[in-house]
Amino acid sequence: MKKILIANRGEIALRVMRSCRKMGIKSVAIYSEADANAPFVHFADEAACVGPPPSNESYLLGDNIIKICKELNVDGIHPGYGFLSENADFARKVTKAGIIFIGPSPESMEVMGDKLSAKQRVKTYDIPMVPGLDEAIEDIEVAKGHADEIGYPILIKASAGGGGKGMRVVENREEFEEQMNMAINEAVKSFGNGAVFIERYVGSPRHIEIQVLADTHGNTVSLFERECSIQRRHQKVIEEAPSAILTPELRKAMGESACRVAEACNYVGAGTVEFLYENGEYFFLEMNTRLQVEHPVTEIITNLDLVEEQIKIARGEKLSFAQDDLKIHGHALEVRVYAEDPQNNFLPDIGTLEVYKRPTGEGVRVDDGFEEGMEIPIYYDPMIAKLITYAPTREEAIRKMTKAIEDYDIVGIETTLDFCKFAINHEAFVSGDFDTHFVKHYFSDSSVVDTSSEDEKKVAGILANYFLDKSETKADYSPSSEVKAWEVNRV
Ligand code: MV4
Repeated sequence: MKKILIANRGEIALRVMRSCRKMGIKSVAIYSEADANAPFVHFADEAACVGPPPSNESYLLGDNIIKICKELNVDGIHPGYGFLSENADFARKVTKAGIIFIGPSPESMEVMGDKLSAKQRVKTYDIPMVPGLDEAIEDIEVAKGHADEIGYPILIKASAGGGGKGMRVVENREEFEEQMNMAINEAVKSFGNGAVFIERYVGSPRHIEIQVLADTHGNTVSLFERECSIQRRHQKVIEEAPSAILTPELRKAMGESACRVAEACNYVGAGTVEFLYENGEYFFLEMNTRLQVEHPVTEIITNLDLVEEQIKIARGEKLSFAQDDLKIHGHALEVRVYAEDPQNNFLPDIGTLEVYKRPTGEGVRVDDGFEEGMEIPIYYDPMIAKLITYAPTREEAIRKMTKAIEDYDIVGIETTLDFCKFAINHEAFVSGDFDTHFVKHYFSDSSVVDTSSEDEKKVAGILANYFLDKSETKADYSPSSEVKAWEVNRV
């Protein structure tokens, strides 16, 4: 491969291009009219405008992107995350056009893109699964019978689900039908697919995911875990590697399970297997068939460049290391810095980055796609940057993150930096004793305020209001169409 087109924008486009340059490969940017002046366009060796600002008129137009590839003699496409990265039809068309899709096969994407087909595929591979069904509900009385066997509370999930949509907790038999109908309606509305199924509700889980790499020669390795439990309304806030809770034994078992999941779907490339963890047990949730936003924390603890590995795999090379060659080096944390206003219900905050100064120094990495003076476009996900810190120990990485957040100088728009600083220094996070309810648990309760610092009081108060207005469990919360447009690209 001599020339790769990056079918994406912003920080991930820039990050992929850096690896291309390091490997002596030319990079091609595609950009919408809103991104004509973005750093990733300037960094690319060549660039082509793909359309007007809205994603569905630009970054989502697969046929136009393939046409640009042909015009510019592109050999490979890197899809980044979001947009077309998990679109099997696009991957198929790319391959048919004689271009290398840097990612798994369309068949792997399809089988893992649907929760029920994923469960059916992996069930014979000795992977721990949440007790539940791997078939869609057809008959409500039959489903209620299964729910009685599983035991309440149960969770109804949409097979096509994502971002918590089409997911309902059912506390008892009496509310089964109502919750099921709500889940189906939400699934039809969001995904055009009303297939729902039931599982035991795991009440206080941690979200732990395993990064895997698989080459085309039958080698699959685990690059260990990322802890992603700290999230707000299904949007990750803090990610770290390794997880503070895993023992070496569990890490090994989860890594082996993740590799079997990858093998079950003939996976090739970089992928992530998501698990729920509770009380020393873990359960397969789903597999993401793309490079994830939070991949940098894995890169830091493994000393690998995951984009470079993806490209080498796509070139047909063998992995240059075996599982036993891989070790965890130190500790890495990532916080996502969003252009969102915590004082205004975390709604995206539009404006110009009048001042934009990144923190620097040993153990600090910033992956971003903006420069001082730029506007944050309203058409896409409002993530400004991923702020990553690393150190030999978790405690030092937390200290570095606190300092890095303080050193970040952003003027002109509101950001989530203060919120991240509060979360990362919260006693529950520092001690490692938390679950996926961290934000809801510690930030909706205004009693926290009394024992907190001034900064903490401010954020806790803001968050208390936030959760009064749009709690995670509020079924019919419907953001403005503007917000919805952004959320489409959230990954
Ligand atoms: C669960 C669960 C509890 N029990 N499944 C949320 C998104 C989706 N892909 C799976 N999710 C969950 N599945 C069972 N059987 C709780 C969640 C969940 C969650 C998972 C990971 C990270 C954050 C979460 C927030 C709420 C619910």
